[in-house]
Amino acid sequence: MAPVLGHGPNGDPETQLVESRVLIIMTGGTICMQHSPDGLVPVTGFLKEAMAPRPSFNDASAPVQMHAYKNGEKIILDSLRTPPTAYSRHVRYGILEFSPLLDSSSISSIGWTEIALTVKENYHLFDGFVVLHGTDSLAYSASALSFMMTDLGKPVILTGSQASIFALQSDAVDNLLGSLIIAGTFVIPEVCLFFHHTLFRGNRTTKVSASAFEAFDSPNCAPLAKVTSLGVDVNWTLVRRPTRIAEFQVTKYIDTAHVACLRIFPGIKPEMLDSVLRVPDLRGLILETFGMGNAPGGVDGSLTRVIKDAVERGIVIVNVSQCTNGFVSPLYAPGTILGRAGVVFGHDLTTEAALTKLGYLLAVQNLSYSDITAQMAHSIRGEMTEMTTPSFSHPDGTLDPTLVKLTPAEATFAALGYAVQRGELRNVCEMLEGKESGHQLLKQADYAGNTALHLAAMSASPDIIKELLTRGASVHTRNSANNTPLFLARRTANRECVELLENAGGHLWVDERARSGASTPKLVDEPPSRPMSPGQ
Ligand code: ASN
Repeated sequence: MAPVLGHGPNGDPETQLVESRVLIIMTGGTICMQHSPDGLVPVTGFLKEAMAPRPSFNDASAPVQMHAYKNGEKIILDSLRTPPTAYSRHVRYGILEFSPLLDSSSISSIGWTEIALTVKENYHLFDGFVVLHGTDSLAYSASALSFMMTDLGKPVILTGSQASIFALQSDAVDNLLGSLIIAGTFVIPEVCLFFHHTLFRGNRTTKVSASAFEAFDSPNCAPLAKVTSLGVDVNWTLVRRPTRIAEFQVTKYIDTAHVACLRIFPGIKPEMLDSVLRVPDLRGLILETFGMGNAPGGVDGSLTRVIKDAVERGIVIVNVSQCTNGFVSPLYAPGTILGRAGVVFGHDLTTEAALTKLGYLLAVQNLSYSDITAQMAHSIRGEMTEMTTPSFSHPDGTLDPTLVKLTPAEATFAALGYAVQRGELRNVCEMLEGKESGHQLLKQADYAGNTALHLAAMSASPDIIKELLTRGASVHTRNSANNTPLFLARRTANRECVELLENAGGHLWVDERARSGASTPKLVDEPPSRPMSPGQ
């Protein structure tokens, strides 16, 4: 597409900068609250009242309306755009406000479903999503959404603030602006939580302060990105990508209504645990244990017996640590005894992730008790640390960097490009083998912005496309001419390649459709496209 030509505040034509599109989903929370006789309450009209008057959210360009979907209905949203970011683009955004707006202490599986479905029905219209949400249950919501969203290919960033955006001193502007810029710039296809200049994997987070601006931590997983004065520093080796050839899906209504959470304490009575485990229709319990996963066995093993009985009745019991750092394991005898009684070791899951993961698995159709316990002990969305496997880096390839004046990274990518073009699947696999260098190569691009997936699409190599997709290559990355791999694959008329890319969630943007003469699908209001550079 032609990049959007905007007008500056004085009506002067601006340099042509591309726009990315982000949908803000406002659920409530302190960020939009104002004082009332009942204390702080959320108020509507966030775009007009809080964002429009602030130059960092509004470059004063001519107003533009955009389409979105709400509960299956097509609606029109007012939009604003940021001034140019450090990544030479504007972020255009509109807001969908939930009704009623919530203090996040009242969110539940219904609210999570509403958020997830809103992302789903607007998925093809935006580059990324920012969910504004109260901080009290933010870590629970980020965890829940991460499980509910399968094969997510675009960023979903949850944020909020400790003080209202209307307060003189607040963290709201930094948190929201940082989230908008990241969601509009980087293909980080995860449910994330952004707070205090830091982007976390959502299902690793926990709220650690009721008042400090540094309110969240991710004790067992390094941040996915940090915002500094130099820009956004993304830790790409940590970023997870979909590795299945499948469309983005949402699981609705996870079952947290039949899951309980209990913190073990010295002197806890077996009867107390037993009565929780006998709550009618209870299906799961998150047991917060001491240290590395220990609980008192009770006099004559009575507490262990209560647990064993509950497991025999089909209740899934998951062991997580009360400690913020570290993990549970059968190192000590009490932990081993719990394991023998049928308790699942949740390794380094947070309570928030354990509870919502179990709720999710209980909502998935046709999972047996052993399917659920098996999945609780393994990472499905990066929520727990997996045993690390050794990785190695591939040598720099066959090209002599001094001869062709390429950097080592460019030389390696060039070698990959040739292997792709020649359809050399084995060579491609070998080059992508090292975990770190493999990820790097998947998002690297040539001088024309083509990633390995673009090259494979042009070379009509379905085997290589499949390999790249299952290693996490993004179908949404566009080259310098704004073309997706799908657009290029359609040009080669290779049906298998087109189908693979479509099955992996690839879609044409409006201008690509016009150029390719493709028929218009159901969702017709995609924005004009713009490059989403793979290195970002
Ligand atoms: N009570 C508020 C909420 O969670 C707290 C906040 O957003 N800072 O909605």
